[in-house]
Amino acid sequence: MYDIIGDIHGHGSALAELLKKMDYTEQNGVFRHPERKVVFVGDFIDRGPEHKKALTLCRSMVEQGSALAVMGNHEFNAICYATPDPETAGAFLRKHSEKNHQTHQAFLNEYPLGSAEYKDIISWFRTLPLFLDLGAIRVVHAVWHHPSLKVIQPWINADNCLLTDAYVQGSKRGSDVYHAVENILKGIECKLPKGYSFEDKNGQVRNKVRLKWWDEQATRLPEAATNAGEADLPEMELPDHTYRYRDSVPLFFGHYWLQGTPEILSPTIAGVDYTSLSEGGKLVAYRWQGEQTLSNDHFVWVDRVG
Ligand SMILES: [Mn+2]
Repeated sequence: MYDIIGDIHGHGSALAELLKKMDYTEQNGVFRHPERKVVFVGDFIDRGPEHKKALTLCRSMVEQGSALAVMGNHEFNAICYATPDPETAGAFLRKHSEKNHQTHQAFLNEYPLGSAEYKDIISWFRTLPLFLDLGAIRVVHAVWHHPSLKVIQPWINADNCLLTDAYVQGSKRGSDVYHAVENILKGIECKLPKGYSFEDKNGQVRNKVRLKWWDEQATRLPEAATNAGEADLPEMELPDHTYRYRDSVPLFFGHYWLQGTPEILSPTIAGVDYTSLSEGGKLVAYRWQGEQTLSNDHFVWVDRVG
């Protein structure tokens, strides 16, 4: 059975606290449970104060068989930040711009760029699969997007890890691989009509909104948007082809900064990434007991301070 844990973002102490709350105990430096395994939904890094603690803990669990994990968009970005662009001398797949550096700063403080430990952890990120199909449940960072999973097939290995070339292609804006990685790791979006834009929480002007693809009741843009805050969005219907997950296999994902008390999003869909409007939020887990119909009673959480 699995305990699916949401985005950690460098909050090592909160993670240890959550594991203890679920009766995992540390044995020879590795957290274990006699009957259960953790599944991490990705986004181990950026923002938080304890990257080394968080990553050492997660990696040891994965390597010793007490946890599984998928890749988040922050790990994908970190790999691209670390990887020279084979087509442009001196450049990297992800630009070393002021903005990108800032987003990555908390991680780089603990894993200095180019150091041995930096290279080592980046090489571990490359071993994270893009998605996990465990038969009775599925886990992905943002969206189990069937069309994108099909596109990405030739770009992953037998363990669902992206091949080296996929990072090159996936960094080329507009390529099929780029869009597939965006959909799977960052979520699906809807383009606003001409003339509409809004500022996101980081002050960036955007002309696309992220969609609550899990909410079949939200068929018009203002209620279907997840990242537009109080922005004045046009009262338009979502396109008919807007992606929905309708498989019977329960799906778990992170990424979306859900609000309030953790609850399932549908009988077969649960998000485990929660925050409050104040910084920090909660570190959430869903304790799956083998059920095909998910239950609100299976969430546990701790405060993610700092
Ligand atoms: Mn994310």
